[in-house]
Amino acid sequence: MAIDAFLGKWCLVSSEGFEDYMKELGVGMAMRKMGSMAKPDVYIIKEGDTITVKTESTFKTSQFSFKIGEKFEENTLDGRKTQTLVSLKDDGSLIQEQEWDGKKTVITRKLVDGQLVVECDMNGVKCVRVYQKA
Ligand code: A9M
Repeated sequence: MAIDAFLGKWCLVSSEGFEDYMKELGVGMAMRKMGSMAKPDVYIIKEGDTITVKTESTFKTSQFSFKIGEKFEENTLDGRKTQTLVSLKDDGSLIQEQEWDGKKTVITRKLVDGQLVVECDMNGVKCVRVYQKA
């Protein structure tokens, strides 16, 4: 199963455009500051067909669990409650679509040269965050 390559512990090594992306999401200034400063570790775990993504930082730790292709309610780090669907594309990328209050953002995770590349898009405001395997 292609998801296996995503499993493990990942550490943030670079981030571009995250402040603007958080602004577009509607995240307030204090939380944006924490978000910009945080160097989170991300754990991606599989148990049966349930995937858990745990994001750990000195500011805040949270996690969500899902099954590929099954909509679920996600409580995001910045306090949104979203209807979320995660799908696995043929090219191996993992697409997370969050919908709330008539709004939508898409978070794409892919593996490039052994690194986890996370691309977030909200209304065309994009950010790219790269994680290295711990
Ligand atoms: C990512 O790297 C990008 C996921 C995008 C999540 C956007 C949510 C806004 C965060 C608001 C900051 C909350 C303050 C707490 C600080 C925790 C820092 C963690 C930042 C992600 C890979 C991880 O799957 N996702």
